[in-house]
Amino acid sequence: MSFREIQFVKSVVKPEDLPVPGLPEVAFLGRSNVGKSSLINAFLGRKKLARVSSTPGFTRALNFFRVDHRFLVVDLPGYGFARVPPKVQRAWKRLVEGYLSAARPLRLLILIFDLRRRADELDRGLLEYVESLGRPYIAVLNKIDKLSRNERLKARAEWLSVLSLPEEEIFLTSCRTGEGIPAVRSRILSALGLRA
Ligand SMILES: Nc1nc2c(ncn2[C@@H]2O[C@H](COP(=O)(O)OP(=O)(O)O)[C@@H](O)[C@H]2O)c(=O)[nH]1
Ligand SMILES: [Mg+2]
Repeated sequence: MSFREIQFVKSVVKPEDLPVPGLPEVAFLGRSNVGKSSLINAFLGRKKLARVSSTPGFTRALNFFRVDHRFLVVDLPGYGFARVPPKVQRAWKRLVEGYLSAARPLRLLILIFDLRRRADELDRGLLEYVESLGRPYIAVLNKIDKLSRNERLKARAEWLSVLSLPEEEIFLTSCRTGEGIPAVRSRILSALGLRA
C-alpha cells in the first residue's frame, strides 16, 4: 500500500503539549544518526518528510504526522548526542518517557540501532525501560550496507544477545539500498491493522 496524504500535525517539546490521543500511533526512536529519519521516510515512501541530516543535529522535539487520516507517525527525538548538557538530557528523558508512558494508542514502537555499533550503557538503559513498559516494540538494525555478510552475522548475533526480543522481531535494514525495508514496512502495517 502507498500513502496518499501525509500531514504534519504538531511538534511537541513538553509532555504537557501532547495532542489528545485519537488515531493509532507508531513511534520511531533511535540514537542520533542511526537513520531514524531515513527509515521514517522509507516507511512512508517519501524522500524528505522527516529531515535527514548529514551532520547529527539536535532535535529535541517530538513530531507528529498524520497519514491518510488513519494513523499517526511519531518521530521521537534522538538520544546519545555527544556533549549534551545534563539539563537537556533530563528534558529529553521527560519528553520521551512522558510520551511512552502516557495512555495512548501506541500500536508499535520501532527502536532503531546502527548494526555496526555495540549496545552501550545508554542503549541498554533504554532497552530496559522499554521492556518495562510492556508495549509492543521491534528492533531495526540499520546500515547493513556498511558490513560484509560475515560481519552482519556476527553483529546480529551480538544484538540478539542484548535484545529481549524473539528473532522475528529483529530486522536488518539498509535505508541506502532498501534491503530489509519491505519486511519492516509490513510489520508496522500489520501492527496498525493495515494490509501491505
Ligand atoms: N550507509 C548508510 N547510511 C545511512 C543509512 N540510513 C541512514 N544513513 C545515513 O546516516 C546519516 C543519518 O541519517 P538520518 O536519517 O538523518 O539519521 P537520524 O539522525 O537518526 O534521523 C545520513 O547521512 C544518512 O544518509 C543506511 O542504511 N546506510
Ligand atoms: Mg533525524
